Amino acid sequence: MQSTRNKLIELLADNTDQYISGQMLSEKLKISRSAIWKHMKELEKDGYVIEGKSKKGYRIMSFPDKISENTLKWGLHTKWLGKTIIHKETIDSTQFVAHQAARDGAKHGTIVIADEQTKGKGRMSRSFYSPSNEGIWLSIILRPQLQPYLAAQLTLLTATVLAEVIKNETLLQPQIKWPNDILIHDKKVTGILTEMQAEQDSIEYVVIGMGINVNQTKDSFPEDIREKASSLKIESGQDWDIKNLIQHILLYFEDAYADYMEHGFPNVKKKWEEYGFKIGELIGIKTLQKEWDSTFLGIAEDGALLAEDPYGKETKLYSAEIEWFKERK
Ligand code: BT5
Repeated sequence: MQSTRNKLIELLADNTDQYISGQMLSEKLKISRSAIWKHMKELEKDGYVIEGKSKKGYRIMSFPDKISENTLKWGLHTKWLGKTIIHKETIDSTQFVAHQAARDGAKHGTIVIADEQTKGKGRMSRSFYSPSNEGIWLSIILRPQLQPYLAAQLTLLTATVLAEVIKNETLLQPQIKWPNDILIHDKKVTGILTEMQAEQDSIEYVVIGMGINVNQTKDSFPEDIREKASSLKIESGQDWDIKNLIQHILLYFEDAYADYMEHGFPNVKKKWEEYGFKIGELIGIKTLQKEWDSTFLGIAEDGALLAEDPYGKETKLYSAEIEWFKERK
């Protein structure tokens, strides 16, 4: 159930261009005017700036910087994505919480977000370093009407969305390393993890997790990834507003997802190839069975990696790791 406090913020947030009287608030929330006044004082302690004028009422002038359900919703112009937000300061992994929420019936478009993850999850049981308030650790729950084998395309779609937001907001030049990393100047700033629960021919739900390094400095990365990871701050020399980036990600995601559901994969493929890392160049490929070097030919109509097999024949790969020569040194 929504708390009185959240309802109060919602009422104020919906009316930022006009005052809303204490009388009206007290009627809508069914609490006394002195209780309203106490709530306002509490909100101010949390960093909300509220103007109160006698005979006119109250108006929110600005929201606090910190991430919360309310601050994220304020100024978020999506239609369905992020309408339900589960926010935690510290959490093991937003993926775990999203899976639980999805099993409990969370709606399509619900998001889970944390200031910090203590067990951030990468692919294949690898970990993802997610320190407090320095990045975006976000999972989106979707219930797409898709065949399960197409879910991997959502990873590529997400990568194009993140690359677009990074490029448009920071003017940096991101590249996507197949299938799920975003690099800037050859260093990883973003990882994506798509997981799903499915029947043989239908998806029950998908959880798309994204981790974006935003305001870390080089020293704040653990030593084992310091040389291969980076953040938007390191690459651009300035801090970025995390809340604003999240809102852009959600907005771009919603558009890209609508386009994908209507037109299929071609537009995602086109966008992906605009950002594709090392297309046309020699890369190292590692599958569970073997390792070889090949020219990276691009991605196929279905999102698979297109390369040459060890005998020079064009082949499609659905699960592989790629590396390039600088990485091998
Ligand atoms: C990924 O896995 O890159 C997927 C990461 C997904 C993280 C998000 S955060 C929100 C949601 N909740 C979660 O718990 N997870 C998702 P993979 O391709 O397997 O890469 C993992 C590897 O990246 C690690 O083994 C490290 O080498 C490196 N790494 C770990 N933390 C990193 C970081 N913060 N920045 C860059 N590289 C990192």
